[in-house]
Amino acid sequence: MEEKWWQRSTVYQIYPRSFQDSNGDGIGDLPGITSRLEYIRELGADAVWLSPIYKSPNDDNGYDISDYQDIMTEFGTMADFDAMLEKAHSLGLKIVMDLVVNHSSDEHRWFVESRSSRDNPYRDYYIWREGKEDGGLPNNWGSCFGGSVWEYDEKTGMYYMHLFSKKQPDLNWDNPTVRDEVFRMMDWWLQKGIDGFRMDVISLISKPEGLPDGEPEANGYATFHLAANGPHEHEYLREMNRRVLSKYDLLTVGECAGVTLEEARSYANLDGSELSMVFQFEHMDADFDPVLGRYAEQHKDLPRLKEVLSRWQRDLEGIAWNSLYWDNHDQPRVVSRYGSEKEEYRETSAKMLATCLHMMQGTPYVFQGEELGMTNYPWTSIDQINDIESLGNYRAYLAKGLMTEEEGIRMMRRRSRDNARTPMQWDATKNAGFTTGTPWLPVNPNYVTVNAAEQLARADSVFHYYQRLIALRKEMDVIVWGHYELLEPEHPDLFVYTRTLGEESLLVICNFSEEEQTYKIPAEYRDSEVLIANYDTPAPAGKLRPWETLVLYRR
Ligand code: ISL
Ligand code: CA
Repeated sequence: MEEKWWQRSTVYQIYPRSFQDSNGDGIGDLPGITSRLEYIRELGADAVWLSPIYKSPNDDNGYDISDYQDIMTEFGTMADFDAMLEKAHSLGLKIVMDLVVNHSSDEHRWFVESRSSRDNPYRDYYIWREGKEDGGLPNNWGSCFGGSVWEYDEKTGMYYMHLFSKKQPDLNWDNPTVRDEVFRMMDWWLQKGIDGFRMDVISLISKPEGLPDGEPEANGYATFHLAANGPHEHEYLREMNRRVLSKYDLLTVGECAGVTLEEARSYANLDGSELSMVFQFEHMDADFDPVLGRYAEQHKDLPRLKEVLSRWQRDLEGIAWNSLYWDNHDQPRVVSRYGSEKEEYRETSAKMLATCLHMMQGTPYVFQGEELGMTNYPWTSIDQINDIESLGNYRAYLAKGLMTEEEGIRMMRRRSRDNARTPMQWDATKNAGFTTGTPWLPVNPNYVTVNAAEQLARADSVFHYYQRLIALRKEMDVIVWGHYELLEPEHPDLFVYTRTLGEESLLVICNFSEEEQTYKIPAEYRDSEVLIANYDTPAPAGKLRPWETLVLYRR
């Protein structure tokens, strides 16, 4: 099969609000991004995924769009966008836009029309239902952000569905006019010259027939994931592909909440009939409490994590394409999650985690600041939190007596999406060089030592380590195409795997712990070249040091 450009690429994700402010209002913006594109080029990434920059009332920081063909006021103008795109292309960087079309903002003119009367031509653009006979809600699904997915609208006496906030009404994809509108809008952006789409919760667009009730969870509601992989999902994506995507050479990645491996083989099939790849969530759930889920003490369970990642490596090989990620704007920082925040180990563990992911098959995604080993924020009060998901669930859990305030804050430190959204740490000057004003979210106090300027100036920094990993993928076919095999599946602290392509092979060894581990390198790799490692002296025979990683290459 002919190689696609995105199969050897690394994507850098920007959360525009937190990347670089250019005018001192404390909010990142498009001119700010433009001014930092060289930095991304320096890292070696091939493409940038921009979280939403469209017109939005910012109930969910741009994931609630009120005009798909305009720019968010705080971020700048369409002229700023065009300048950014041109600069990116001149540097050889592709631009992948976030596409949020499972829902719009309630301030989008479609919804304003839709809610105005039962027989408005836009009524059927959204999902309206009557309450149950007994006066109950249309069904028992719970929103991702806490509470029901149904909001009663006085004006017409019916409920509309919102899988996310009530300011994010779900679009009705079963209506062909909605699909026409969305496809036309996508084409408009593609005509501008953008290089792909990251499709927000695209797995949720086809709702199941009859919207049946589900099994309630601890919070009293059935999961909104009941809407995942619905009956017309693949039909709609194939239609989108046929009518829009197939006309261009794009990177498309579907964020697929609730996706199974079986489904992914269809979404991300190498035949190109739907999308290039998907973001799956199984490995993100691997540290969740088996009963209480994500808002409970985290359980590091390395055998489980290895099982999930290895299954995706194995079962998509030759059939579909993986995306590889630890961090994004919805996840706590991976160093705080699976590595160490301790100063003596932070960088070592960040490099280990990077190696573990970047030596796998798929397209790696680096979220802003991950390449510096940025960590979670030490939140001390709920008043510091901005994220609608954190606030919604915090309130819902407290109201139900499922946790105390103190536990709630502890949970924020571990899990809040705002951990990823604190401003990018550029240098050691005030506000980490992010803004001259007051940042919209606090800057992590560790910016004085953890920042890009310091790391760019130091050869053994996390930044330069990522740079080497990204360059290796460019040079080595075995990283792109090698067959994956997991070794030591049951080991509680070591993640070891091989990649093999013809005569070439890699042995990837990762110590996911602060303890020294005993490990005997298999005989056939004893004299192999060290491709990359996070310690600059060889490990003592038969041992691995805290958070140590090394990749051995043999041919
Ligand atoms: O997985 C989550 C948190 O751990 C969810 O909150 C996750 O955000 C959700 O599955 C889908 O995320 C996407 O759609 C949301 C938006 O808030 C997220 O930022 C986005 O990535 C609604 O548009
Ligand atoms: Ca600004």
